[in-house]
Amino acid sequence: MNYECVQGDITQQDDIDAIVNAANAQLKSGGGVAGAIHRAAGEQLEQATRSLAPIEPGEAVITKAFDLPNRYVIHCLGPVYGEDEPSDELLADCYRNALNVADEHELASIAFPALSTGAFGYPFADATRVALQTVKAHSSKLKHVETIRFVLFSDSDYEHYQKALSEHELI
Ligand code: AR6
Repeated sequence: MNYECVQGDITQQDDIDAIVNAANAQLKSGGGVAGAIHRAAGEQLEQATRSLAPIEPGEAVITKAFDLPNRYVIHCLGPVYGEDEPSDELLADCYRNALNVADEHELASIAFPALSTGAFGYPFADATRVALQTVKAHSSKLKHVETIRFVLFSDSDYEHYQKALSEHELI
């Protein structure tokens, strides 16, 4: 598995097959990642998600990416920290389920934002540990996915991830 980490915007990963949305249960536009993805994908995305909603914490569903430069969007509902329990298991489910959906669609590359670490309040260091432990443990089960990219919005989040990837021996 090839692990990558970049500082940037999840809607601008034009060499990636599927980007992951930090969705809400109704799969509608919103703030943060979901707002950026819906704005960039266009109105057709909300139409495409209508019949798939609502989703549960930990679940992942896939749609086309419409005006985004990717083939697909995989929508994950992360846990609201302190409300959806056990939060670490639900967050791990998001990463596992998103990877499985990508693999079932025979995709070679997927990009994740830091799920649940914005509006849903998950402490960043804890969420990073869950994300990296989960993808590391799960990667050997995947047949098609070759590249997993983590896209971090701020410089400090990016630096934290770089360090954590090397501590987990992923880069
Ligand atoms: N590209 C990459 N990362 C981003 C971007 C972007 N364009 N924008 C924000 N981030 P959040 P959540 C980072 O709040 O915590 C929405 O309103 C951000 O700095 O998008 O899972 C939905 O409608 C943070 O580290 O997702 C839901 O109701 C991370 O992405 C709810 O928020 C996740 O922040 C989901 O909350």
